[in-house]
Amino acid sequence: MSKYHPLSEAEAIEIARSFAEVFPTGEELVSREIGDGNLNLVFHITQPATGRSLIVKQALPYVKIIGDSWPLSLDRARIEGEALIKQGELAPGLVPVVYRSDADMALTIMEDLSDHVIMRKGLIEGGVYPDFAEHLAEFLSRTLFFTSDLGMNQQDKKVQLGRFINPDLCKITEDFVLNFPYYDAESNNIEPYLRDAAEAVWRDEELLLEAAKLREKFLTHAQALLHGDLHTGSIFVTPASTKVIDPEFAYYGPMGFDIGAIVANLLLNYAGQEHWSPNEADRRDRRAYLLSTITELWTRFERKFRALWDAHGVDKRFDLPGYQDDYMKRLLQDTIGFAGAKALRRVYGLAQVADIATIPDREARERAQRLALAIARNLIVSNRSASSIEDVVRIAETAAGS
Ligand code: SR1
Ligand code: MG
Repeated sequence: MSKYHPLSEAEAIEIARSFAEVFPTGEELVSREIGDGNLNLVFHITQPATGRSLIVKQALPYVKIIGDSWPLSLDRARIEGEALIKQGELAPGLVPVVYRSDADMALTIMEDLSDHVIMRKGLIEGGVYPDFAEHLAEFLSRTLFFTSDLGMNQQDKKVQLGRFINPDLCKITEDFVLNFPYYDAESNNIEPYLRDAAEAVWRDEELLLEAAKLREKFLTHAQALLHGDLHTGSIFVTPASTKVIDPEFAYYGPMGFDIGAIVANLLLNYAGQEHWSPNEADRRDRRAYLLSTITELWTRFERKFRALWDAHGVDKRFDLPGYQDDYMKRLLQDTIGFAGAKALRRVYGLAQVADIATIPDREARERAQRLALAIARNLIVSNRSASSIEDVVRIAETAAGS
């Protein structure tokens, strides 16, 4: 019989106490459940006498923000633990240290990163992260290249793909990102004043066609091991450090989905700037910072990915002149398309983002939502004709009227 049950705070403390490498002395431990995401319990265990701490994360067998009517496999905790270990090998220092993962109890016990801030919160508060683009380009280029048919043994890749079959979590994305926003689905969370904009999406045949093509790619294109949910709530930052967390959606999918996710979330913050930067000059600077972060991220990613390919490519058939250029162009186009899809679902879908949803003034929030929608639409409809990351900058600036 399964020993799984959701932990109490007292049980989380007992588990943490067994980690002598973190808590070598016997002073009191304190637990606080800090899970503010949509799916899991997260216990922050501290030892006030020594200042030592760790995180005990436990998957729940259902979608927390919906309830037990939407069951969810606990196997995602195994997938998260294995993905974190793989990402830690490929991109050292850019993910938290995993102390232990326990598939039976759906636990991942890991390094506490409370000296960092969740990037979404940091961006809302006006934080600047000068090393972020470099760090994330390093993370993405190495994790995507070395888990793909370009950079690893192609038979081993098929075996790995089997370990990361993640149907329940993929279904969340297939539904909440790539299906529900495109019709009047029950779970959409449409503010009445925004209904006309949602209805315009549902009638927009050009948009629906491109969104369907992106959905097909997500369903079928097993290109590399993705993080699978790489929004700014899945990244801890300081000005000098970046740590990617929460890869429970990891699966073999299209690389552009990961890169597009982070681009989308920087653009959602961009869309909220009328509120977060009320002074016009500050807003211009802030938006320029966000767009230059997107440009830097792609430019650095592309440079690193091509260098890895030149040095470690495993498939001679792909050495043909022009092949790499064509591959990178398609990857940029996927990035742009998925960025649009990831942004659109956050405007009136079930799970929204604080960058926009917490804007208290209704009219300012509506302007941010309409701006995010305009950007998202244009990214989606233009993805297959895009040729440069500058296309994203132009779309954002044009929509914002700057
Ligand atoms: C039910 S939607 C929950 C969302 O939260 C996660 O972070 C993913 O983005 C997912 O789509
Ligand atoms: Mg998450």
